[in-house]
Amino acid sequence: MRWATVVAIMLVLPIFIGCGASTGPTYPPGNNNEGNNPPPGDNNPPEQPPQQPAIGLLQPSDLTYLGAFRLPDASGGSSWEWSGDAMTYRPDGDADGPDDGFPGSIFGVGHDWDKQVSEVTIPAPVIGQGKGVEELNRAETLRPFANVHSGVGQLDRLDEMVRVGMAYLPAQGAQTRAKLYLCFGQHLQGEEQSVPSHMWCETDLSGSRGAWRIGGASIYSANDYMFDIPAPWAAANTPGKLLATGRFRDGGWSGQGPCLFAIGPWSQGNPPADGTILDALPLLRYDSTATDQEPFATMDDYHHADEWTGGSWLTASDRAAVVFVGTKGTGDCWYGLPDGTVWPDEPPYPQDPNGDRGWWSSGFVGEMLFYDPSDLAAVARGTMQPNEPQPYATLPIDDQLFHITHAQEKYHTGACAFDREHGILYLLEPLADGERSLVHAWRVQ
Ligand SMILES: [Ca+2]
Repeated sequence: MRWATVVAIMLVLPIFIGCGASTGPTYPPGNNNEGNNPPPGDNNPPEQPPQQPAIGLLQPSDLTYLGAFRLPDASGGSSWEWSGDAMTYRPDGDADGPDDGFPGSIFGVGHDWDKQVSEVTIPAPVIGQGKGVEELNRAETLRPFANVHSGVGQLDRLDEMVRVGMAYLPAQGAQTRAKLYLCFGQHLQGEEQSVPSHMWCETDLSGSRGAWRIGGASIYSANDYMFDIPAPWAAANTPGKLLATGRFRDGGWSGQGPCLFAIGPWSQGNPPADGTILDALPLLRYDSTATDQEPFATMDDYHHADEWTGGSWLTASDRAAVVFVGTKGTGDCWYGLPDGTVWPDEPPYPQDPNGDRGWWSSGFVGEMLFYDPSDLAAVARGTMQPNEPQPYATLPIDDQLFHITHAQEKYHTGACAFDREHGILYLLEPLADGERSLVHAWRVQ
């Protein structure tokens, strides 16, 4: 094992934006006198550059905290205890629910040992006095926990710290019904666990199909979060690929910052055959400590102890942002034990009675990272490298979370999901209601 001082090395590659040569007549600067009219016989006005629709950036101040709600009791084959790894929003879910401003339903992944999927209602979030959960509403189970991945491809080989991502999309291509897309990985994926990672199932949690591999992606960079790409952006930049999938794996194995690829599994079969390699377009991929050479291009202020657990492509009227949620390491970063013990390269090794060996930072902050969709568009078009985009803003969220107990707490967050029509971002906070997760909500406008 080695200890790395984390130094963010920025490769600043200038991007030259061409100034289109004017094909119209040239006027002397600052002179609009009639005496400088174009020569007789030229009645064409100067050509205007095409107007690009102005897409602004959502700022952290555009998010307003709405409160939280609790999750229901155990159901089917699992529970919401030790949960939070994946969630997605279903616009037409809970059609008989009350008209309370929070329509639709949420699919989430339950206990980490089972990784089963359940669908729940969305009660109105509440901001209580203090951080007591008793004042909060509780969701109800619409569909009990079910194992949707067992028997799909070789996904049963995954059993150590399994990671899951999940996204809902309406019917695409030749599909006749909406689908749930899922991806699976695990903390250490040796040859035996380097299995095709992606699948889909019906919204009633039947009809699982898969599994498929993400083309050109490390197994560590594609299988922990998934979310939908807004259709107009996808049409312009990633035609046929409406699904974003990625992962951040600590230690920089996935790339030193969050990873993101655009995919469209329905374009390669209905369903694609088991083992299909899905065509994937990188949108964000920093240099990996596992596969790239130094000097590394990393996310600004990167720590090997960071954890990015979820993402959503936020939109509100004419503004947008690609947001990742997670836990950012602050101060110093080292490989070893939380008390600052650096793991030596050779014996004698220190005692580790609690199994804490791993990447640590002096402190951890729950936050959202904001990326500019036009940067990801430039990556998709090849005018920017996948390791170049940087967050333009961050939103600290620990003040809203319920379960921050000490400075070195990891995993402040779980997965997130976005109700695009009503502009509501949902976030799972693990272990915030006893051993269950809580769901937090922000208005995006
Ligand atoms: Ca996940």
